[in-house]
Amino acid sequence: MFKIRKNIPNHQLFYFDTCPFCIKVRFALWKMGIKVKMKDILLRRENKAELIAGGGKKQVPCLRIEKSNEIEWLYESDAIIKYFQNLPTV
Ligand SMILES: N[C@@H](CCC(=O)N[C@@H](CS)C(=O)NCC(=O)O)C(=O)O
Repeated sequence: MFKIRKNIPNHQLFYFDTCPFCIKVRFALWKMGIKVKMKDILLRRENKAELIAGGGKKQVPCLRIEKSNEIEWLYESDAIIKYFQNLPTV
């Protein structure tokens, strides 16, 4: 089914295709009609390096949230889904 999805800027989801926790998050985002920038850590080694350097570990999914003057790295699929469910703009 085709669905128009709202782009949420300043958010990036680090993931890889076959990771079941990433699939869970991506499906939840699809159901909520949300689109964020996706960064595959297996396809591009610079994405994996960015995740480890910024977030501190290579676990996915991880959501990079860019706020006015700080960057937050949110791990754990359930926490990421909950974050989007509570986002006022959604
Ligand atoms: N409890 C975590 C589990 C995430 C997880 O185990 N991800 C795997 C990929 S499917 C991973 O990144 N493993 C590598 C690592 O933890 O360093 C969640 O729900 O997000």
